[in-house]
Amino acid sequence: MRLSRYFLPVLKETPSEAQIASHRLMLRAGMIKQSSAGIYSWLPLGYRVLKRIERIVHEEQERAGHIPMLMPTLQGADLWRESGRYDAFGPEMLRITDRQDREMLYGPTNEEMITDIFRSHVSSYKDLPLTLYHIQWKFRDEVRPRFGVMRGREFLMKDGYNFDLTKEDALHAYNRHLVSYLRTYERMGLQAIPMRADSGAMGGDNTHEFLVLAETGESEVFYDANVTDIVLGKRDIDYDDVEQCAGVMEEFTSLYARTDETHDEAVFEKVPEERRRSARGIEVGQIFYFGTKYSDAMNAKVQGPDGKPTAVHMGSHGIGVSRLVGAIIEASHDDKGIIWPEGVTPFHVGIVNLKQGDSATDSACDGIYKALEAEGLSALYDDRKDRAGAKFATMDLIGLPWRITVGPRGLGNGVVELTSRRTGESEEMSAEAAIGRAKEIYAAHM
Ligand code: 5CA
Repeated sequence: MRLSRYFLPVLKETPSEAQIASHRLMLRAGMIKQSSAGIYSWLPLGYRVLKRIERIVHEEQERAGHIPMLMPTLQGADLWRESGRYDAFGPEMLRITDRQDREMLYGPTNEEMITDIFRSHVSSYKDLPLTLYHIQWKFRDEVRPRFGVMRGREFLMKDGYNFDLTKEDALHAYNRHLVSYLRTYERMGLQAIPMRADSGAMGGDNTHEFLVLAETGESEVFYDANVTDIVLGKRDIDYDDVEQCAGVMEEFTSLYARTDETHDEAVFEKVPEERRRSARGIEVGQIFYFGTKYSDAMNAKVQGPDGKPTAVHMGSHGIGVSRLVGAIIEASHDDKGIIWPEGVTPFHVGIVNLKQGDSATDSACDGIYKALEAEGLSALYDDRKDRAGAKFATMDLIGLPWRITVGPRGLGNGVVELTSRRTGESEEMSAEAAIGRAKEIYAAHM
């Protein structure tokens, strides 16, 4: 993309309504625009990041054997009456009446709808296990929408639902989700720690939240410092291997890590004092096992191996897709702007032409741009007639992890500059070498 033809409405001033860094930077970098409280338009740069995050979520869900689909945002009230949640959800639910006076709602989550789909089509245990998921906009009329996309009213969520014959099978689904979520967050350059939590409106008593530690996080958390040393890394996972998934679950959840809702001072005191931490965190996902809560209420039964109808065991599993954009920025920025992890960057490489209009630098930049695209790498080429300082400031603000700078002096010596946004370090090399290096770096993140 050539910046001269793009839509990147960066702001010079720091918007006064934004209280935390991610919100400020998303506004300044022209990623979002508020349309009403807690409701945002995703401008082109923000939209690209959102799509990158969605793609990682899809890839990791499909790797775990979960099946993508799409359910509507608007739902009928009747299904929610069946589960008893139409009243229980309270004022957070946006209720709408259509022209026929039918009661509708903008879905805050989809347990009822997916259970209805399941019961309409599945009648035998032979069709289990089954996990379906979608990535769809949700609406919750939060009392205090704030921090930009972090606590929105309309927000994008991945929500998945497992259907199993037994509690044991459903717990495997729970563990499988835990492992796939760990991998998902790690690919985004995030450490998200699973913590024992409260199940709230979803029900059940088996639930973990995934928290990214950050001072601006809304959740208060307590943990054993050693949990931050555990990473999934590149180990091979077989998602059908019940013991392996249970092992990872055990490894990640046996040390003390809880949100304030489940925090227990007496248990916490058993952690050696020097390892006890209390901090704040951003909740980027949550998994639940709630047994037959919805299948009982909504009569979702299958014929079991013994021929008798059995209510299916279920769980639901959510990732805050739009919230993640803010969470990643909270975890990765400096005073100049955003620093995107390679896995989610809106463009792989930024190209800065120091002397736009000079035939040598123009043609070198064009060549680099084309070569990057030919390698499957996206480039944002700042081809505007602007001062070098202004171009660098924009690149630093929008946070592309790698920048290639082309100037007449370097070209005279056959070199361009490759700069890391994270370290600020620059290295001179030929254009071919810079393209090769970018290719190598991103190969590890594809
Ligand atoms: N049905 C279950 C699992 S699919 C569910 O709705 N879980 S949830 O309520 O925990 O939401 C899942 C994730 O969505 C949360 O972990 C959080 O990351 C994100 N989320 C929840 N509320 C908001 C909000 N108001 N703004 C942005 N993200 C949100």
